[in-house]
Formats: sequence, structure tokens, C-alpha cells
Amino acid sequence: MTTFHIRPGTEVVEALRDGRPVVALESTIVSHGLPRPDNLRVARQIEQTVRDAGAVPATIGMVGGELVVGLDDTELTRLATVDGVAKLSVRDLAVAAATGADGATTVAATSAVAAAVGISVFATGGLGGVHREAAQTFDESADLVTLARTPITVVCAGVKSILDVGATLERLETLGVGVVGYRTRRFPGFYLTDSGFDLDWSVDSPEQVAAVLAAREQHGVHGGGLIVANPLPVDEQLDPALHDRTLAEGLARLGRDGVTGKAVTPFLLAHFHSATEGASLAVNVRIILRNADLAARIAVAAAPRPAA
Ligand code: PSU
Ligand code: MN
Repeated sequence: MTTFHIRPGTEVVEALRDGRPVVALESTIVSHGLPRPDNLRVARQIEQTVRDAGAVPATIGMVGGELVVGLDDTELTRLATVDGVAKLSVRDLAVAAATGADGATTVAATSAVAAAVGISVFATGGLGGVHREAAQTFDESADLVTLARTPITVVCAGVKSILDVGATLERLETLGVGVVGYRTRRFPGFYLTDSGFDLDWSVDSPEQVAAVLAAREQHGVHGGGLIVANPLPVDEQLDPALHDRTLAEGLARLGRDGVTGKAVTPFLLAHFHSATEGASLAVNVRIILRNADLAARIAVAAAPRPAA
């Protein structure tokens, strides 16, 4: 009988054993969220950003059915370049392992796997959420329910405006997922600095986030996730007029082409990247790198022992 253990990379094993800071990274943004060939370059840049801030990167994904925490460069290259990499949410992990698949983990799956091996900080670009038309389609990302039951801190730039942002925030409240703005009381809108929605809480420093994590653990009352929403500075956001135009077009195409289910997010992202001639890609990359840096600084502040 085959065994199906999670395999942490050597560096991740050592860092966790020694209580040094580790940051989990997802692979769906690499395989499905960013266009080739930029995706591989960006995946490496994200890891380097985490290192530069003093933490060990652990990109999570599935290679030939093996669930890996801390993909090496060969494995990362494979998920970034081969065709047919599956998009894996939590429910897909066991089936993909049993069938020997290559797969990239979403925010939901990455969070669940990271927490299972004892990693408490995770950086991504944007969360999944409630889709527009969800009242008819019931399309709500498993990212939300997973964060409700997973003790992980996710640094992100909010959710994309391709989603219903207000409904997503309501669901996060219902599900008991903490949401704090990083130096802001407005929920970021991914490509845009401000989604137009208020937040109840704001934190000022990585140390303050580490204090939130310590309080949560010591109270032992709240076992779910915490979202640290990190907005782009206004002068780095996508031009709002271009954003609104592209979004309207993308949503129209979605209906016309009959795209549904888990294909919706990758379809809209690809539309943004091509319709803005790379402008949204540059912004997307900037968002991820800023989040990787902040997540690493949070992991450093929260680590039992400093980086070696
Ligand atoms: N948001 C982005 N880029 C992405 C994703 C979300 O800005 O690539 C990916 C993440 O992996 C997220 C997933 O977990 O899409 C959500 O997909 P779905 O809506 O099918 O749950
Ligand atoms: Mn969905």
C-alpha cells in the first residue's frame, strides 16, 4: 500500500524544528493565476522576497501525487510549466494523491496543509470569495469556509472586484474569520487600494499581528483564520477607469462563453492580463511581493526563535 504523508522540504523541516519563521505560499497563483512565462519568474521572486525578510518560504503543491510543503526549484518549474496541472481545493487533495496527479493548491488547500504541518503565516495575492450572481449559482469559494476552521494568518490584498466584495465580507463575519486592515480601516480591492468597504480593525506593525496571534492562542477560544488585508499604495494601483472597463468586459464574456465553477477565477484573471496589456499583471506581481514581505515580517515577529 502506498503511503500518503505530507513531505516537507528539508529546509522547512529544519526551520520548523528550530522554531524559525516560515511562510507558506500557494501554487495556484503560479499555475492558474499568472500567465506563462512570467509565472515561474514571479514564483521565484516571491520566495526570494520571503528570504530577504528573514523567513523560509514553503510553496505548497502536489507533484505526481505527493503533497509537498516547500517545493524545490525543479518541482516549482514543473507546476509552472507543464499542462494539465489540476487546481486543488481541500476536497481534491486525497483524490489527487491517490491518482498520482500534479496539482496546485488554492488558498483553501494551502491554508489547510500549512496548518497541518504547523506553519501559521501564509502570503497570497487575493482570496477567493463570493461570486457575483452567487444568489443564483451558489458560487462561493471554499477559501471562506476553510478559513473558518483553519488556524492560519493570511496576508492578502483583499479580494478581486471580480467578486461580490460586500457579500464576501458578510460571509467572513458569519464564518468567524478575523479581518484586520494593515495600516488601514478600508478593505483593499486587490488591483485597487480601496474596495469601498470599511473594516472594524486596523493593525500597525508585524509585532501587533504577532500579538493578535499570541492572544488568540493563549485565549484558546477562537480557532479560525485571520486575514491581514494589505492594500497597495494609491500611486501603485491599477488605473480605476481601466479597471472598471476591463471588469465589465470580463463579466460579459463570462456569461457569453458560459464559463462556470472553478474555471471562473482563472478566466477573469486571464482576461485582465490580456485586456490591460500587462498593466494588471505588473500590479498583481507588486501585490504578491508586498504581501510576501509583510507575511515574512509577521512570521519573524511571531517566531519562537529568530532566523539563523
Ligand atoms: N485570487 C487571485 N488570484 C488567484 C486566486 C484568487 O487574485 O489566483 C486563486 C487562489 O488560489 C484562490 C482561488 O484560492 O483562486 C479561488 O478559486 P475559487 O474561486 O475557484 O475557489
Ligand atoms: Mn467557485
